[in-house]
Amino acid sequence: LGQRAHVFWLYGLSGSGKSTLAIALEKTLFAQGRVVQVLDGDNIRTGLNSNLGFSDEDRLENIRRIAHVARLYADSGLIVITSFITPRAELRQLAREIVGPADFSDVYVKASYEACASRDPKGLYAKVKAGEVKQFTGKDSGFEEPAAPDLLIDTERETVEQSLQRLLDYTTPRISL
Ligand code: GGZ
Repeated sequence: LGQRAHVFWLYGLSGSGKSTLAIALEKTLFAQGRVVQVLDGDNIRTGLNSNLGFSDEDRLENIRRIAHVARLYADSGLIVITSFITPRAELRQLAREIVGPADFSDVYVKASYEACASRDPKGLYAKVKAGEVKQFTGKDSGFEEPAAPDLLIDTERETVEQSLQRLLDYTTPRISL
């Protein structure tokens, strides 16, 4: 395929900008002739993982299955970009082990709960405030800040264009033959 397979594991709070960046990165890499697969809630939680909710054990099973799917795509030579909250260090470590550390990078897409709540692109934070969502990450379900992510993208301080450029600078050497 003229590329090296790799899994870029984007994670962070709901509304942090993961999916926006995953899709922007996919488009750019695709325009370079690369073969890319994005995995996000839209194509995983609706189908393969539609039987899973947001308890700690369901999140673990969610991440476990996604990591195996990512591994399969990587085995076919694809560049994989995932976009899931992955709220705990143990889940990030599990994904890394399943994919294999040589082909895996974790990318923390950082934005505070307050920033995500004020963006609220899907109206979810308003529902949380109204008490309509249980086990919500950052509210009554935890999010562990990573100690040393492979890459940190701060979407409160950077524009989408700046973040995308930093992602490209990071990904390009890892996917080039
Ligand atoms: C967190 C929730 C919840 C709860 C629904 N907590 O921004 P979104 O809406 O479109 O994406 C979020 C998505 C989170 O699923 P993940 O598979 O990424 O989570 S994890 O990695 O922890 O397994 C959010 C929506 O689902 N959503 N309820 N209670 N996010």
